[in-house]
Amino acid sequence: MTAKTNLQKSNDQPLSCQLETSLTREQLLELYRFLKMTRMFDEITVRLKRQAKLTGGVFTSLGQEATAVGTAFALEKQDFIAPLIRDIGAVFVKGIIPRTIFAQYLGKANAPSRATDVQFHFADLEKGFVGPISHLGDMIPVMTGVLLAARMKKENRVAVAYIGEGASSTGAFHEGVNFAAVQKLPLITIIENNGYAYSTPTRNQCAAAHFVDKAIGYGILGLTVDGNDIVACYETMKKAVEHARTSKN
Ligand SMILES: Cc1ncc(C[n+]2csc(CCOP(=O)(O)OP(=O)(O)O)c2C)c(N)n1
Repeated sequence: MTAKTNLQKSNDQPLSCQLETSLTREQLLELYRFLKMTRMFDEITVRLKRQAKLTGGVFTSLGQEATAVGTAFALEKQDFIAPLIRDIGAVFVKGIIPRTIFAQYLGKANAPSRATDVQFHFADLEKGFVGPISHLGDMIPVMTGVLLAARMKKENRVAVAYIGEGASSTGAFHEGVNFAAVQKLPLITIIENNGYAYSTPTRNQCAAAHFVDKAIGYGILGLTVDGNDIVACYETMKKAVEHARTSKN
């Protein structure tokens, strides 16, 4: 990445908005396209659900698009993601098109899981997309397996597991992150704190002041970012990816 872009500050931008970025104007437009696509996708699925045309539950990422899109944009083609229900934007960045997900939701025979499962419960390993399973926290151990396999094959891959803050209270989360840390695997775990685990407020399920503090307990790097600031998400993720690829802890 060579070009430096300075976003122009206007009066209506929040003070926390990251203005310095290595993203080019073309890349910023691409980010906007993915944000818009994600928002439109969510709005359409909600509409289809209300018309009783969708099978299964609908979980939107309304308001969390920037986290998924900005972080996934910092990855390379060979890197893997395991998104959760709020991260459809990351799936689009990895190259899965909305039509494929709609086929899943509508239970079409030509959908990747051939109408046996819905949402984005499928994988496309060519595109680095490992589909989620329903059990919270469990994609972290799965991604450690993906990375162990990559290490054996001498492939230079980073893997990302997205989870909500509620999922970071599960046993699978602790075991998975600890195992990845001990094995020194290039795993990035993104905890998205939206204040509620479904309807349970954060204070009722975690006593830590900040979720990023959990990283210290495993001896790994912890970074924190405003998930609504897409440029900050991208720049912070760049640092995390660089660290995961090159560091030994
Ligand atoms: C092991 C496990 N326990 C419970 C559930 C049911 N469940 C699905 S989503 C959810 C809340 C998730 O909260 P959080 O991780 O904060 O994500 P968000 O609310 O932002 O979607 C629960 C309890 C589950 N899927 N897996």
